Amino acid sequence: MKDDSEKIANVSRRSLLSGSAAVAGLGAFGGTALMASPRLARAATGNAEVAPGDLDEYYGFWSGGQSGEVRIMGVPSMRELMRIPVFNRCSATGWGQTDESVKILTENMLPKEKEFWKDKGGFPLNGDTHHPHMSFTNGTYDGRYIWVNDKANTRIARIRCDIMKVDKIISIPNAADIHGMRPQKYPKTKYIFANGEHRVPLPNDGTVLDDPSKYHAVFSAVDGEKMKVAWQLIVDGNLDNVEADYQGKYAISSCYNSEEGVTLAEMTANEQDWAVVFDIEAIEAGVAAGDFKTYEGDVPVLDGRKGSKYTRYIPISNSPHGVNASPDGKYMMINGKLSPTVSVIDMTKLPDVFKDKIKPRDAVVAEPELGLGPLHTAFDGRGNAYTTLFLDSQICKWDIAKAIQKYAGEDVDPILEKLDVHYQPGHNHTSMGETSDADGKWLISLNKFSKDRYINVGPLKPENDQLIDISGDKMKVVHDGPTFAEPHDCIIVHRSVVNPRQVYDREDPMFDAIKARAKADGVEDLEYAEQVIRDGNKVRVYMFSAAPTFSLEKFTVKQGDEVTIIVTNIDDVDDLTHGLTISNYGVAMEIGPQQTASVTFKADYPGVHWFYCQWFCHALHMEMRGRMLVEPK
Ligand code: K7E
Ligand code: CUA
Repeated sequence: MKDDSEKIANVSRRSLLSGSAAVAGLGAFGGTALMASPRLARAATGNAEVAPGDLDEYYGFWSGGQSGEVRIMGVPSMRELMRIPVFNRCSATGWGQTDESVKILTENMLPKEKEFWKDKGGFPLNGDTHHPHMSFTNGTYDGRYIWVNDKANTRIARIRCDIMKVDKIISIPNAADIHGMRPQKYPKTKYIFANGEHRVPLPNDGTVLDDPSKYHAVFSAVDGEKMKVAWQLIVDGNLDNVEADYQGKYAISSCYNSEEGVTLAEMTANEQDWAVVFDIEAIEAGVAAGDFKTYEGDVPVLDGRKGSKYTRYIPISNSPHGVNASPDGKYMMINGKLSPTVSVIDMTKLPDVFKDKIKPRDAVVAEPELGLGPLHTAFDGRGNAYTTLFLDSQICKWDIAKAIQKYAGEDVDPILEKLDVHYQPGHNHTSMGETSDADGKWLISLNKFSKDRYINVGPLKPENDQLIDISGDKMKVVHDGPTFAEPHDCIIVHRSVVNPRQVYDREDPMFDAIKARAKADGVEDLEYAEQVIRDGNKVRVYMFSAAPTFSLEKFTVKQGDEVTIIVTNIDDVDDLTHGLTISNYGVAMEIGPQQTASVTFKADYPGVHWFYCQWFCHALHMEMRGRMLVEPK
């Protein structure tokens, strides 16, 4: 880590010099000096600028909201490095079309979903990702996986960080619309906690319709390794955001609809909503003792409503939203949203709350009034908290210890600073800030409105993600980064934690199914394959690619055949991705170095169809093509 910071310090000194020189040069052209000024401003703040060719110190993992994807950003440069298709159909990589991705997208669907989607393409092509979170070991990131929710279709996906691709997607039974989602932090991520936000009947099969008193919200714990729902709880109210503690004992969810209403007026009627605390050990004991019912999918569903031994309900003012654990593990912040406050829960008091020695509300040890619309809170590891104020368009920096003193009656002001952001921030996130290694260098404010920050691109504007330097006493906005719909949340992970491969491993289990298929077809080695196997009206075309050729110049199939093309990219140089596009067949896929990828389609168009490589790979990339000859019936 030290080497990195030194390097970055050196880099920034260099950029500062070249930045000034550039501005001086441009000065000669009069008005253009104005254009150069943002660059100078950026350089002057210190180490925010990452010069061309220099590398970022952090990976940022951004959710893509209703685009359904996850994005990899460089921090602090704010350069978008990669997009990981998750729940969306991706034209560039073939995600949602290749045999491998379709298997991942469909293998863990619920029976009722399979039935619903069977004449609609087999699975949904949209998603709404809000909360990407990495696997933890002992309170900090371990670089293995990232999980992300799909609010739109009640799913959770897992991304393998060694190849930055999704390897599992599961549908969550019984619950409706997964919103809040967090992995356990300690000792090692076992469960992924997932909030079913909306209340629905259980089972939701049409027997109960317009009778909201019979609806339920369902909390799920997913085994993150097996990607299976371990258990669920019915709760009162609804479930918005969730956070795990640093002890491996509790999860806490916010509820903005204790009224259990279905209209806006109903949902916001009460002065008090709550945060619900889940006692993980007690729930596991309840599962072992058989204290549950089952509905869909044979998942144990326990009763966690008021009065249950598995939960406690802590009253919190008016519609709380974000839930954030402080990196020292001591506190849980419940962000007020419609209340101008953040309620600070002392985690050491929870055992007494469960033993009914103190009232749930007595676990609240501070409730600073910060401003209008507090949504989410981030931490610097130095005892300060940074809360987004949606309505005020500000980040409020406050001192946690002082907030506790003030609540105890002392005459202190916990608010240290308010910084304008542009505009209407939702989530914010600090570097390593949701781990015990919070390092207090960078804060991202994910702003929902960009308004006038960029040249006009039409009625649909980008979001505006602002990078804030929090290393000093004062916060400094150092960068605006426009983003497409709609990163709700992100994490900022030191690059020493993340170590992706340069090329695929031929022994990767993701190729097992295709290897078995090939073997059954008598194709011994995918890396030298150039066979066409006919199996009734199914045809399997095996080939390999090596820049700038495919091993087959042509192959012939019959109109109406079900054709599977299996391509192995035998190039083992980093960044040498090939692709396979079949013209007028809507087929396109990525084949990374040392990867095998396959795609299946019906050969309904007779005639000559060129296939070509669509990833620019070689000086003779245009020549990297061949013919599929489709004989008419
Ligand atoms: Cu605040 Cu979905 Cu995390 Cu958006 S949620 S902001
Ligand atoms: Cu291979 Cu372009």
